[in-house]
Amino acid sequence: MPPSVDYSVYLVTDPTPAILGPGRTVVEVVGAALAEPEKKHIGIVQLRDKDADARTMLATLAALHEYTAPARAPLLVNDRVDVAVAAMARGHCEGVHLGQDDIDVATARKMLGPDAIIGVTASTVDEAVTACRDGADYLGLGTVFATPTKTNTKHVVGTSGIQRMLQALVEAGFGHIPAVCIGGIHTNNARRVVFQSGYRPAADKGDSEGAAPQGKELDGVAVVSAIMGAADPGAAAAGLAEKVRLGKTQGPTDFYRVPPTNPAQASPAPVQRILQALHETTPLSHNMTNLVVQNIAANVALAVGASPIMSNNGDEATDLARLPGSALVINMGTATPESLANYVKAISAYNAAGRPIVFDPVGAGATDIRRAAVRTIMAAGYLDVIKGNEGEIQTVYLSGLNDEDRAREEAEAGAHRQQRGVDGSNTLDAAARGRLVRKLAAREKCVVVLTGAVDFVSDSRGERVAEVADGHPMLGEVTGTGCSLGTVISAAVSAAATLRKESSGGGDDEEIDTFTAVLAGMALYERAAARAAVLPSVNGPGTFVPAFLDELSRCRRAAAANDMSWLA
Ligand code: 3NM
Ligand code: MG
Repeated sequence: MPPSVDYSVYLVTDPTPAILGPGRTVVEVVGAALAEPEKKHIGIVQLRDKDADARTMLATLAALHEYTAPARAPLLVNDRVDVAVAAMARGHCEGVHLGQDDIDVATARKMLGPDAIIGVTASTVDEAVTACRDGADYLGLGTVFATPTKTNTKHVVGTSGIQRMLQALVEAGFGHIPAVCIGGIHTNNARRVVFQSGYRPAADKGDSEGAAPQGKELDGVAVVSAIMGAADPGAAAAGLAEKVRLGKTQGPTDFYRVPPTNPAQASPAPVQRILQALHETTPLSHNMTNLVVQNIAANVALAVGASPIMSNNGDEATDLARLPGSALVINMGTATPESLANYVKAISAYNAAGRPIVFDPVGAGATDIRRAAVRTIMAAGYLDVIKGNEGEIQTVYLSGLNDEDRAREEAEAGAHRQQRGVDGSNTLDAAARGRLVRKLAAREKCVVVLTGAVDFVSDSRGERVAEVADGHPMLGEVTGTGCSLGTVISAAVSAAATLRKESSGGGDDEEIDTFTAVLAGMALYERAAARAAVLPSVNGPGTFVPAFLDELSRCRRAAAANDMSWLA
């Protein structure tokens, strides 16, 4: 039996000077990364050198083993079973890591014996399951993100691709085989990647005896440049270990809360508390949005008690994300390459600061450019809330699937479409809309809002789905009203985050989760619209807008004063 291994941080070496930095050698950097072996931030090391000859590799393994052995971190060699045999004979190596083009696992096992650790890289569900069947001891799943360290990667799979492989492993009975992900992982994304990649089936998928369904978390992350290229490799390893631990146990950011499994439903008290906090704390709603929407979104933000900043400059996001109470809205209305680069920068900044992000995938399915933009944005970080209409939410959902799964899901959705309207447009029936928000929320582990005459909102486990049937058709006659709902949601989510932070330790913040905050923002927005639309002064969309702003402000002040009449 191979030894048991802590896969939380898996260091893969690379001799490229551009990664190592001037004057540094692989052995020196690994030595620095493993300094203070009793702290054990790195659980396993792989010598990866595509160009070295066997004799050089044996020498390097001998030198590396001086550091890995005291740290009790197994030392593996990439690709080369022949080198592994020789190095194991000398006691300088504990196994091999195989790619899909290398010697197969069964043969390698015969050559290396039962105690060798044999890992395999998998990019697809089939490769992952086959490797386990063949007796792999662990899997390296990837490529998560395109990375300059390895440019010939076969598939960039994102966190949804990793999650699909973990699910397939559970379903094939290999849930116990450790798995790490690889490709573009650094301290700034490790926490949310580990969190987002985990396969966590909804509670109602358990068996009839009520046993909890089996899920599967990543065991850790495999990195090259995050440690080999770090100025202080030991500190980088420690930082990664901490981020992986938080991703497994706490969620993507400090403000994230796992929603309760069995929530006390439909109590207006938490909604009221969130709106009060919104009123009192004036959260900053940073909108990266299109030109048409900027004015109304800013006015809506002011009316609900938030402070709007309209800035499409991604470089400014680092400072804005650090301001107390900040939240980001990304409205993909202007899908230029420049704006996309700005979104990516802003997402990193808000994730790093642990501040909430609302993503509005405007027109997501309309063009190839927008579909690609959705994939880029989804890969760029953790998004706390995704809000869109049916077509947009469906595009976001399908964008995370491989071709085969996408074709199957599209066919299934087709069966649930109902004919509606004189224009012959098709929409999903209510049950299918509920399923769609659940599936996307459970996969991305964020709150999903599907807007329509009835809005469907799923919590971030895909367990609770709320239907909101308020608002008024007049909202559809004014430009920017869908987008400004995202602004209000961002302010409410930010207010909830502040509330939780203030009351943490107080223990009474159970209900103040992102899901409830989203519902609070939607309740305020839709109630105000419904109230405004029926006022005698309102004769159409032109007179509706000022009345709507008035009602938003009035309802928010009433909620803040604990006056429930606005809900009527
Ligand atoms: N294998 P970095 S990606 C060695 O996808 C390797 O199988 C990959 O480097 C795969 O941590 C990769 O610097 C390089 O992004 C990872
Ligand atoms: Mg290989």
